[in-house]
Amino acid sequence: MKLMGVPLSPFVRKVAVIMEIKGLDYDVEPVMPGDTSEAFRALSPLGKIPVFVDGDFSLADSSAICEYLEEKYPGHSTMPQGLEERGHARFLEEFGDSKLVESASIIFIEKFGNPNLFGKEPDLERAAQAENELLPPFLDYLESQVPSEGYLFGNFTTADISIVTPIFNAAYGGYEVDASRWPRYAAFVQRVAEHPAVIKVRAMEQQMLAAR
Ligand SMILES: N[C@@H](CCC(=O)N[C@@H](CS)C(=O)NCC(=O)O)C(=O)O
Repeated sequence: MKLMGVPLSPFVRKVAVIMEIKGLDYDVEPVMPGDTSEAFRALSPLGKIPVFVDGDFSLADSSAICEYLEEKYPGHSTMPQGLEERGHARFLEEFGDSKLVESASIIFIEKFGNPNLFGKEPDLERAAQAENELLPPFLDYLESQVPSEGYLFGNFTTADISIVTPIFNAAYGGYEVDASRWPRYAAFVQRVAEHPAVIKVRAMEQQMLAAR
């Protein structure tokens, strides 16, 4: 099994965490977002990472990959069992993958990516707007969703990592969830960060970053 991408991407990190929880044996092939090679584009029609390859089969989308992994390897389940909970977990996954990523990525790109990876000037005003205006309504919602202890649905699920992985990116830009404003969510982010699979993937991410 192969995971193409870099775990610095919130979506690649999400899939890697699920693969770790399921105890799967996989290699990471570093591919940067926007790779234009014909071989990559054949596997990723939208040109996005992650791409997952399992023998002759491949998939390019983190949610599709996590769903495939859950169905193929249900042993260490990463979805809740009840119908309504599964529906809600999918919604929270989408919440993390869409608006939360969009806002958190601005902080990551402007304060970390542009100065450190892309050789560009950071737009600090844009980062401040993301932090002060774009993110707060999404964090208000998450504050109402996360439990005061444990994970969203008991066992760790794809939804748990999905609603936190964008914050790990914002943290590269020095962002921290304000625990006085969002105490439950700030504690939840910390809890997810302490999960052994998350620790392992983030260590791999650091190694790949140091080696670039
Ligand atoms: N819906 C996709 C989104 C993946 C995504 O947007 N990946 C970014 C990197 S974080 C990317 O490859 N962007 C390159 C591009 O859009 O050209 C998923 O869940 O996998």
